[in-house]
Amino acid sequence: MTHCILIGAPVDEGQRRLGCLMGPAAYRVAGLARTLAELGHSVEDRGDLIPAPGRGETCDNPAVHHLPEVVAWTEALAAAATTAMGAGLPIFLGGDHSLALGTLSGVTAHAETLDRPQFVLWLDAHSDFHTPLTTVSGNLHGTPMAYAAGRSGFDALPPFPAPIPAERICMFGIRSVDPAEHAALLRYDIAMNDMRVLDERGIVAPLREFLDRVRAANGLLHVSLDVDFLDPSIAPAVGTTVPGGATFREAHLVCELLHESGLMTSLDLVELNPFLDDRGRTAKLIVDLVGSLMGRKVFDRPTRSF
Ligand code: 4U7
Ligand code: MN
Ligand code: MN
Ligand code: MN
Repeated sequence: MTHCILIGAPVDEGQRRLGCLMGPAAYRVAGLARTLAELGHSVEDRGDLIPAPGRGETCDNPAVHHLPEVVAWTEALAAAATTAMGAGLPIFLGGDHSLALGTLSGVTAHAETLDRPQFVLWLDAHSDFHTPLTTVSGNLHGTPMAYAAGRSGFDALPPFPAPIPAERICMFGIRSVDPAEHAALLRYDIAMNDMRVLDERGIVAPLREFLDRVRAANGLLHVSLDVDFLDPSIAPAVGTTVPGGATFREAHLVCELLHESGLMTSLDLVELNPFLDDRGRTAKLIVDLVGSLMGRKVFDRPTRSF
């Protein structure tokens, strides 16, 4: 039994297509709390965060938009994440992926106080390894992983508490990397399980390798699930679709393995845009995946017999 803490983060400023701010409501309508309760967990819904007003921060890249709002969200989310980590398993209901600037800061600050290493599993079509100075679109939802890895160029944001070393980061499902991200990633030894790798090796071996490392280090594990990790044919409600994503079973298998590992300590659900959804289908799929993450099994074997 886990104490699940739902934290709504209706962030829409990290990209240009309005609608992600409806995400937290869509997850609630799709039955997230009920799903968790049916699996035997206790659920505390802390409602939606409200950030402070922006303070006018700027940066040298004119493409960047809504920087002050994103800074304010980062501060609010980092504080909420650190507090929630002491009380249970925070599940952040996005909101676009810029919210991970805050959630990664907050959980990493908490890990520092425990003197335990923070690990990150990044389930996404994109590497989100831009800095505010390299992004071409100016959309800050493409930057959180670079912030957490300690790249420079984030002067408008609070310094990241303890930059996460590359060996503690695992990317999964990647199939869209911009040239500037690619050049930067070559300097980091991040486990890059792009779709090419997953096609060849499958889900199980690369994920187990990473989870074994988390376990061996007694680490905390933050999982960041971008809806576009999934193939757009099953998850249409996202602004940045990229073909060739994870299938229904691949995604469930990731979640089932994560549950079996018992290692996940915090979770982001990001980039759902309910305005683009087909009768709540994507929201329901994500809730269903959270069910697998939190212990729902196809067949509940008394002992592991496969
Ligand atoms: B998401 C992109 F150009 N790299 O910078 C950019 F391809 O949180 C996409 O993963 C970023 O959805 C996608 O705008 C951010 C683009
Ligand atoms: Mn993303
Ligand atoms: Mn993405
Ligand atoms: Mn996106």
